[in-house]
Amino acid sequence: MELSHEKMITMYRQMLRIRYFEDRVSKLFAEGVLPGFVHLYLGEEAVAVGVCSALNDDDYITSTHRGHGHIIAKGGKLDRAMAELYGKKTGYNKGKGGSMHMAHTELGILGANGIVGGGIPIATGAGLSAKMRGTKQVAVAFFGDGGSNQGTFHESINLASAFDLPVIYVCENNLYGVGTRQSKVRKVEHIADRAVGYAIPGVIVDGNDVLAVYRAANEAVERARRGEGPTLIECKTYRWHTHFEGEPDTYRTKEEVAEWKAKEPIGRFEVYLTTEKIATAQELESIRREVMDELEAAVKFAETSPEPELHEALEDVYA
Ligand SMILES: Cc1ncc(C[n+]2csc(CCOP(=O)(O)OP(=O)(O)O)c2C)c(N)n1
Repeated sequence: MELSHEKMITMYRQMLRIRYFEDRVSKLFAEGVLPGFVHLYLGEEAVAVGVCSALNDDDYITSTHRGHGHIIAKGGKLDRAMAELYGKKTGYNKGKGGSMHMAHTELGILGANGIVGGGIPIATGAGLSAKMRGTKQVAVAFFGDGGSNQGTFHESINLASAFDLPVIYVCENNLYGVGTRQSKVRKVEHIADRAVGYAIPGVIVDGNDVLAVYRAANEAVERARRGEGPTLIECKTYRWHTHFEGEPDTYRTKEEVAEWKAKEPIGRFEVYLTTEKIATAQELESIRREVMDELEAAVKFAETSPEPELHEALEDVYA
């Protein structure tokens, strides 16, 4: 794996963009500014960034109800994503998609999805399409540990394996589906072990280590582009906040949350970047400031953007 310094700095910036965006969204939601539900990606930044750093612009991703991080990591702009959360006309989907349905086909983002496991067959279809067109594009499906118990997971992987489709299945195992601990709804310890049943590689990765995620994703992408078919990658990680913003944290212990926060992905990467002399502490600080400025501009953009007109409500509706 050859990763340039520049690429690692970009990965760091991308993780910070997600972190600051989500922190602010949490505050805005608490203030009652944002409509609808929001499910935050805080703590899982290394997964989206590690995987998307191994992709080309024209590759595809599908996302989950916890999708802001995937969208930003795939090249989404903070201002347009924030405007979408505000329900404004300048958002990625003219304010009609909101947090759980953000899509932008020009960036290969085939949509966040409020249906658990709903993005998995869509990515599989995108992989089939790429194979039929002979483009060498790959498709990534992000989903949770809960999503891996859905029929869509098993049907999709079975077909992708049978047809050698260029799809990478990325499970973000954060231990819980809403408030249900994974061990209550699954006997097999590692989701990656399910790959055996479909004769594809199943890889377990520390989901809080952005470089480890990148390495695993890069290998899966290369395999997919060579026409050798799909890979299942299980990233062990943790969501810092409750399932959705505003939900009481009643199902996990403070100790467990603290233990995972100590494995914080961004701080860990900062230590690596400075000890390996890829960047100085001052350089990282200036990146932090730039991201803060970008975020402030994004919030201002969203606040001052127009609402969609009433007569536009039924435009872009296809079903
Ligand atoms: C088909 C379906 N069943 C149930 C729900 C309700 N629901 C929303 S999120 C969620 C849990 C998802 O857990 P997981 O897939 O592990 O993702 P995470 O929230 O942990 O990122 C459930 C059950 C839904 N949206 N869709």
